[in-house]
Amino acid sequence: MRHIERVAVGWRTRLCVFLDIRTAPPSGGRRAVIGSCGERGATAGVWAMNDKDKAPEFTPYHHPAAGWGAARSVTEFLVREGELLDGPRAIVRMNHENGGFDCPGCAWPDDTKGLHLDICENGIKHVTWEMTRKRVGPEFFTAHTVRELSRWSDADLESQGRLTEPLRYDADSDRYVPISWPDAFALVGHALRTLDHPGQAAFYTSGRLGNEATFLYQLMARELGTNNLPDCSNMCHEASGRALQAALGTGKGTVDLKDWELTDALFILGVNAASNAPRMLTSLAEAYRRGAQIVHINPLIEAAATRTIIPHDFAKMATFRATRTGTMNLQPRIGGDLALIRGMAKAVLEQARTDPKALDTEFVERHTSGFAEYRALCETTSWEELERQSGLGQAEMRAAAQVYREADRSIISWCLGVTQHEHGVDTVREIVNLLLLRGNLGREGAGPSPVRGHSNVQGNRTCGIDHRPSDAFLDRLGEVCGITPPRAHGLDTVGTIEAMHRGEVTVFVGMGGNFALAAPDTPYTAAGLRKCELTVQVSTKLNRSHLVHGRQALILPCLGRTEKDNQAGGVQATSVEDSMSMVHLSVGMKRPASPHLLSEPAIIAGMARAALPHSATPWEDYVEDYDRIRDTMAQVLDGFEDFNRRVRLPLGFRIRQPARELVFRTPSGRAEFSAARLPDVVPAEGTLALGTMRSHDQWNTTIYSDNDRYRGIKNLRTLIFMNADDMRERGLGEFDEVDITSIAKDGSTRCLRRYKVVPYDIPRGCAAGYMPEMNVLCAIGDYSTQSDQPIMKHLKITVQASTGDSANS
Ligand SMILES: Nc1nc2c(c(=O)[nH]1)N[C@H]1C(S)=C(S)[C@@H](COP(=O)(O)OP(=O)(O)OC[C@H]3O[C@@H](n4cnc5c(=O)[nH]c(N)nc54)[C@H](O)[C@@H]3O)O[C@H]1N2
Ligand SMILES: Nc1nc2c(c(=O)[nH]1)N[C@H]1C(S)=C(S)[C@@H](COP(=O)(O)OP(=O)(O)OC[C@H]3O[C@@H](n4cnc5c(=O)[nH]c(N)nc54)[C@H](O)[C@@H]3O)O[C@H]1N2
Ligand SMILES: [Mo]
Repeated sequence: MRHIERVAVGWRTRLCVFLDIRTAPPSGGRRAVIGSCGERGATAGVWAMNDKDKAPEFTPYHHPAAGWGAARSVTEFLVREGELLDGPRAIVRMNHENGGFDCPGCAWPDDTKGLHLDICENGIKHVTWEMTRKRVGPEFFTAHTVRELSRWSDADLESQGRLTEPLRYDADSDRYVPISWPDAFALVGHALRTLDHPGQAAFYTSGRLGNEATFLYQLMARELGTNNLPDCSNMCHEASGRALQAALGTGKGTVDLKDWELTDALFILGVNAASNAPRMLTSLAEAYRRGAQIVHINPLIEAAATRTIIPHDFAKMATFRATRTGTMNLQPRIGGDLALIRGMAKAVLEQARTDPKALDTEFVERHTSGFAEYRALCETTSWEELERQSGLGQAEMRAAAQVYREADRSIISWCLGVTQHEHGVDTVREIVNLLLLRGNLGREGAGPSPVRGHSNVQGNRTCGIDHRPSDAFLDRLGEVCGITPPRAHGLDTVGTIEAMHRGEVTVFVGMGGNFALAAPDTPYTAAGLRKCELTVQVSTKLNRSHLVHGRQALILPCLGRTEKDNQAGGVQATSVEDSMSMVHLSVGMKRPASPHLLSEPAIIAGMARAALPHSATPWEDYVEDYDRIRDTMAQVLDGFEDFNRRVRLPLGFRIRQPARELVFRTPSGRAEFSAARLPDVVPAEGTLALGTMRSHDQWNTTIYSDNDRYRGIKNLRTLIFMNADDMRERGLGEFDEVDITSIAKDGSTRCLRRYKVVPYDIPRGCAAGYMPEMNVLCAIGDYSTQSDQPIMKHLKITVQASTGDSANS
């Protein structure tokens, strides 16, 4: 079996190369577009890019997701990055059950059936991006001042290649200059040792960091004495974690891929799977083939809601035959999901009056609490109100409810379209309410299934990155590691930025990621970073966060996940946890991009030793052999018993999920229904609700090109998708230039000028555009009071024809 697949890989790779002969490599010539912020008038803002020589195009996409379009896109990318030879070789080692490295892309789980080519277009791009042959060495930094680089587009910064050695900002020359690793650690150590109190430091994590490094990182912060551990999850699935914790006593989903294979109905809310979790397409196609119902709930009909040709289905690839990936599409208004789910629950409860089987009464009575109140709430909420708030008709809500009722087993899955809202927590809890009604929990093929983002963002939380740690976790950490962890809650992402402005956080360490661009209110975040005494970025590539820095600044380059991590104890592996709680090892195989790179555990240990010279923690021993870190983790973390052995099993191991076994660590010991008030999400007259999202060709703040294939867009990122009637009302035509003004909770306004408007199949009153450029529009105070998460999917905006002001060009 394996042999045949390998042959197929070879065939496919060759075909890709062949295809590329006819596709010219993308041309350069990009233009930075600097967004301005109306109120503050700051010129610091976004640095989007458009190919200046190419006219924007919009042609609705009618092809299946993945398939040959993906193959062609991959080939173009491999050529651009100069990785035609090594790229494909590495790709066959990705997500491999026997060794190999975990795809550094999304957190979708690996195939459990030993599929040897469990990869996707965007995973390939992401790996190739890391493995590029391009380098950005000291000569580059000698040639360019930071002021000059600040005018470059983000794509141009990242495309310089991999960082090769540690660098320190030199204010006199306004340049980054080389620094030795010992001196870099000494600088960090000195800054941390001389703080008035440890809470003046904040330690950010982007969800790429492996479990072992994660554990050391949080240990360092807590041994120093702070829980200031902001992470990308604060902008991502914080709402899911809080809601699931409150409802089920576990902050994670309860299902795994096997459940996806057994379920009768899938409800997919607020995720653009074809771009952001493309391996989900395989599961959707398989579900469709065996007759499962697949309901997509999204203001936009995304590519995963229609058809796909999955890349490892060679017969289908050869014959261009697509499989459907959806059976029903519902397009609620932005923020309308809570009303829609409640409408479904209302219909189920109505049906239960005549059909007792509509409800799982036994489950509800034995395992839940709060049902009567929830039922009363559903009954008293009128269909008119549900229609108004969801933006859907009663018939549509009833149709979805019927699919749910007729399915023996249902899974509800969601991503940012549900979480990045004021009422994200309430909405996730409403999802759980609906599941509980029919006992869709604790049995095969049923349950909640959040789609996590970064490849190890879930593992980061499991291994201690949490600004609100539980006492039980801190007790064990203290006991096992011999430290006295601080008890006061720390700062999250928004809290950290606000504290920088107050002068309360003066040292910022970014363990991966691109904080300056990923966080909301770009100019405000930039000003906060600039107020810091020291900013440290541990990175693989040059990005905006290196240029928006503190009085002192360091860039510390690290090994990527694809690279061999050689320590005194031999080649090391690190572990990661996917969206479905599977923990497995990842082993890099490539020669490091530079001999001067250190692994993330080594960098953390270096900083920790310098900051805590008398620490009893065996930092150096840990780095020699990561098995030692795992041995300690096994004692501290729930579900990590016998970690070193179990993580070496072919597919790793699954962390026990109490809620899956109907053990609920909630105050009542039962699964809790919630009874949230229905929020008013209908945009006020003249305003629109704006959701910011990713294009197909980007990874968060990394932009691969200006195209968004599945949405039919070419050569344009500074765009806003609008309903054609909303455009007509404003006298706007396709590609007309508009100014977008956001109105923050505190009434302040922010503006992006000269964006191009694109008519799109999106409900009236809704609009969409791309992050991170649009982060300028999200005020720092625009975070949810339920999750503290920036409400990046629901900004209140007005749009009018551009005044022609060229502030942002
Ligand atoms: N290739 C690639 N893969 C990625 C990433 C990437 O940037 N590139 N990022 C990774 C990360 S960190 C994350 S968190 C995930 C993000 O994965 P997604 O959640 O897919 O991310 P977004 O692009 O923000 O898209 C959100 C989706 O929500 C929909 N939406 C917006 N508002 C609403 C709403 O009110 N209700 C509903 N039901 N839907 C709504 C949008 O139409 C869009 O389809 O992807 C991960 N995977
Ligand atoms: N408006 C708006 N804003 C958003 C979102 C949105 O939907 N809308 N989504 C939010 C979400 S869900 C997220 S997760 C955040 C993303 O926020 P981040 O995780 O902070 O951002 P990324 O763009 O993923 O980070 C990319 C950088 O990570 C570094 N890097 C890559 N690989 C490695 C590695 O192996 N190790 C280390 N140390 N560094 C590495 C590279 O230098 C690269 O430039 O953005 C958030 N911001
Ligand atoms: Mo994310």
